[in-house]
Formats: sequence, structure tokens, C-alpha cells
Amino acid sequence: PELNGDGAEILMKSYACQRRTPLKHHNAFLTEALEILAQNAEFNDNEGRSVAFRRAASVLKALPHRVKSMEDLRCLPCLGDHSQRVIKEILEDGSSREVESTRQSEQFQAMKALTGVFGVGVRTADRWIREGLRTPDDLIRTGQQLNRAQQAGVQYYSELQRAVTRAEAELIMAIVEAAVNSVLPGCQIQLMGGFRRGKEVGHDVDFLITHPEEGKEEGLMSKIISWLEEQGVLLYQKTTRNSYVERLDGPARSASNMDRFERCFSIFKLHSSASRSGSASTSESGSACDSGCRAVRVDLVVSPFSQFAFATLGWTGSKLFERELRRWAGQEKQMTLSSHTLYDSKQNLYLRAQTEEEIFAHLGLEFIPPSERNA
Ligand code: TTP
Ligand code: MN
Ligand code: MN
Ligand code: MN
Repeated sequence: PELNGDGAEILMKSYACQRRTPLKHHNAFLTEALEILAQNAEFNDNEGRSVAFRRAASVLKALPHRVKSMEDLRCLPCLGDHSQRVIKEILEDGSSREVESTRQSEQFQAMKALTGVFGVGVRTADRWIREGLRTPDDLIRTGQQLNRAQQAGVQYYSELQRAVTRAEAELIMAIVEAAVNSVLPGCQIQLMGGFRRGKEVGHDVDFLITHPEEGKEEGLMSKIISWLEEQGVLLYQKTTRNSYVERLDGPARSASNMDRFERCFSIFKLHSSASRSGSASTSESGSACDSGCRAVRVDLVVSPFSQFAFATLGWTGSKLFERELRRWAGQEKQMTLSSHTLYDSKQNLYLRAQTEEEIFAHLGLEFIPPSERNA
């Protein structure tokens, strides 16, 4: 096994959910490059290749030192030939030709710009590019058919491109708390996603809401949304109702990793002055976003109390950490993990949990705190 600077042995486990991955690490010069290739593979609808590059990057994030030579990579898992070639070139030449030509390619830049629009996925962006479109401006200029989400995405494009700060997240938290408390007292509200993992900025703000009395949470989202709409907070919202059913014979094989909670993808309107001073201003109504206004993507999720621990684990991320947890459960434990439940296929039963710690224990994993799930 390899030695770190202090001569101590590093035993790098192969699943990201077995490792601690801090937010700040020593190898951004390599992980950023590998993640460009991962993103490009996603744009080409090649999920396997994308995950391979992301796993390689993630291993480097967990290293306690900066990689100086290929020797440092001996005995590390998840580093395929292709990733190793890229790393070697960066160590020797300072950059990788493949990464730099990808970064500069018109296709990659157009995919980045178009999938950067809220409501636009890889398939749609790809179709538009084949029609000769390159930027969000092109969508407006050529009068493309847009759905409601995409219209909002184009309308608030530059606002939504700006990183959301922790101060803004706190401000939105206060608004969400006011909304929830006024429609159903006694709820628990948790900041999720990147901010729960300790990030200072994010692309959105994620919240998980529950009530300790099971059943009280039913229909909660529409009440929260009505309250927010009355206050003029929402520039856009799309609510999906809860469609989860627990089957006695175990979870249905589903193609997607999407959970089935009652949820709302929204765009909040903040007043820029308020977001600086830290006071919520919710007095104006209407859906315009003027110059003194800030648009922020907000995800709201409502979970029944009995699924709260699973929802908490599922909505903390990172996306790779979640994916690795599910892969660990399936491949190593014959279990199925979702944001709703954990099912043991050997015993044919659901394993209940009140806390994230209990879920890690069921999975036979050491508990990894949210701040170390930045895989
Ligand atoms: P994101 O908000 O997409 O990502 P993030 O918060 O980690 O990073 P960012 O700062 O860029 O916002 O997703 C947060 C978590 O929610 C992520 O772990 C995956 C999970 N999630 C689901 O479980 N189901 C879903 O449908 C979506 C969209 C996300
Ligand atoms: Mn390869
Ligand atoms: Mn997020
Ligand atoms: Mn989100």
C-alpha cells in the first residue's frame, strides 16, 4: 500500500461511501480535469464513462496530500487507464490535451450553456444544437417552443447562473420556516444538499420538511405553496404529489433514481437589498423580477416521518456519494436503498431507521458525517 508524507499507510476503500471526502482537498488541478471529461461523457449520453471519470476524481479528493507523481497513485482503486493517462499528462505537461480540447470545443460549450438553462436536459440541448442553436439567447431569438420550466429558465437565466450564498440560503430558510409554521405548526425543516455538506455556495437551496405525527404531512406542500404565492415569493413552481407505495414484496425495480416524495421545484424571488442585509422581504407580489430582485432555485421536499432518515440521507448528496451508497447496498449487501426505505432481499424485509447513523449501521458501513460526503 502507498505511504503518505508522514509514512503512514493509506488504505483507500473502493466505494466512495466507505471513505471520508472533505469539501476542500489537495487535488483540484486533477479532479477538475477529470470532471470535464465526466461532464462531456454525460453530454454524450455515456453514463458508464461519466461515472468512471467521477469515481476516479472522487478517489483523488479523498487523498490526504497532493499527487506529485504516478507513484503516488499505486494501489489506489477506481483509476482506469484513461484517467491515469490524463493524470500523467497533467503531472508532466501541466495540462491534458484531451481535456483542453474538450473544454474549448464548440459542442461542449454549447451543451454547457444550454443544459445550464433550468428545465433543459441533455436530450433537448442536443436536439437544439443539431438545429444550429448555441446559447440561451438563440432560444429567444429563434422563438423556440419552450415549456413552462424552460421559459422560467430562460427568463431568469443570468440570475440563476449566479452562485447562491450561504447567507441567501439562511434567508430562504427563514421564509420557508415562516411558511411552514403558519400552515402546520410542529414541523421539522432541514437544509439539505450542498449546504448541509458545508458548501459555502450552491446552485440552489434544498429543504426537507416533515412532521413527527405521521400523516400530518399529507397535503402540506400545496398549503406551503399557497402561502408563498400569497406573499409573492414565487417566480415559478412545479409541485409533484407523493406517489410512493410500500410494496410487501420489496421495492419495485424502477428505471430512475428519482424519489416519489411530494416535492416542489421552484424559483424564489428575493430582494437584493434584503439578501445583503439578511432580512426577508416578502411584501411585493407579482411574478416580475426587477433590477432590485434576486431569483434563486429552491427545492422543497415533504417526507412522512417514518421515511425521514432515508430522505435525509438521500437528499444530502453528493450525487456520487448517493450512487455509491446504492451500489454498495445492492452489490455488497443484497439490499435496495432509496430515499424512502432500505429493503433486505435476503431476509425479505424492510429495515427501519430513525437516524442516518442507523442506516449506515444496517448497511455495515462506518458512519460518514455530511461534511465528509463530498465525493
Ligand atoms: P442538488 O441540489 O442537485 O445538488 P447539491 O445540493 O449537492 O449541489 P448544488 O450546490 O449544486 O445544489 O441535489 C441535492 C441532493 O438531492 C442530491 O444528493 C440528490 C438528491 N436528489 C434526489 O434525491 N432526488 C431528486 O430528484 C433530485 C433532483 C435530487
Ligand atoms: Mn478509456
Ligand atoms: Mn442543491
Ligand atoms: Mn436541488
